[in-house]
Amino acid sequence: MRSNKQRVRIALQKSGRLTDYSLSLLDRCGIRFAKSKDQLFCYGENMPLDLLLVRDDDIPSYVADGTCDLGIVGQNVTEEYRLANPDIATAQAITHVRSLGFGHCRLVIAAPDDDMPETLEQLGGKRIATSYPALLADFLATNGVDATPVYVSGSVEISPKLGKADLVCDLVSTGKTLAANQLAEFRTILESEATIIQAEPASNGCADTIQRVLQRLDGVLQVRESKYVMLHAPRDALPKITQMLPGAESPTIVPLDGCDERVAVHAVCRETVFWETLEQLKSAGASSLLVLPVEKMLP
Ligand code: PRT
Ligand code: ZN
Repeated sequence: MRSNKQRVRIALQKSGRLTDYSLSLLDRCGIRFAKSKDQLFCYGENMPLDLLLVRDDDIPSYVADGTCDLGIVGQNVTEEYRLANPDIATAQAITHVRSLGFGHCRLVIAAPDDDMPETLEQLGGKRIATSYPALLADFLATNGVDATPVYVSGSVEISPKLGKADLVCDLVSTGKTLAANQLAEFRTILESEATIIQAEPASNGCADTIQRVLQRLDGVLQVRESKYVMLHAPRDALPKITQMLPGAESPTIVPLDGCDERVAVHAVCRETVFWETLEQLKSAGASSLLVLPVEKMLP
């Protein structure tokens, strides 16, 4: 446990697939950091919030034991930690507080192209190489399959060729690695993306800063798809036109100088605005259509 509880500490992956996305997300939240000499610790310059840069596998335990207050990590890593540490009471208290929309992948069981099982029962007696033994064991137990997880820390996909296992259970995003090793997906056991995790309850004196960070994050995550739409519309077509604006809540209606029949409509659309939507709006009588990016939003 730390003594300096006024500053919030976030654990991030030091160097890997999630690092750039995580740093850029915090940057878009307006949080500036100064790196320490060892590059493991970054001091928050404009908020009482610091970063600890570590291996992704260590992030759930740092959050669970209070070394860090928040962590950005793949669900695959958090779920593996939870299942592998059922006796650690604090591990139960890690909660996913926000899904972050990057780091998408799935944990799949894959088999050699020329030896693809047809049913789960056919996995009985097989050895399955994986870096996620707890998630795999949980899946096998839930489905009553008597196969053996074989732990390997990396290059899981070559295990069948090396004779170390019959199948693999590994993360997949594009599927290219499996294909290059003459493997194909058999079953998905977990869909994953990067999330923010937090230990419950929040540590003393940190709740306000955590709340501020999460509120800024919500703003950043919301504006990703959001657009500010402006258009002119005939007054009598307003009900139809406002209905056509994707994901818009209560548009602002502004009178147009010297023109009683037409009004200006301003709305924040929280879903993608496609060209087709603009064409449909135009057919419904809209003109002077403008779609602008939204940079920041505070709900
Ligand atoms: O050093 P450290 O322990 O921090 O990093 P790491 O090597 O354990 O993790 P890293 O950086 O590879 O991945 C971090 C996180 O990114 C993972 O925990 C996942 O949540 C997420 N992620 C998203 C992925 C992938 N996509 C992914 N494709 N993690 C790994 N892969 C690997 C997979 O293991 C396989 O080897 O990429 C290969 C498959 O990719 P495709 O595109 O060929 O299917
Ligand atoms: Zn790792």
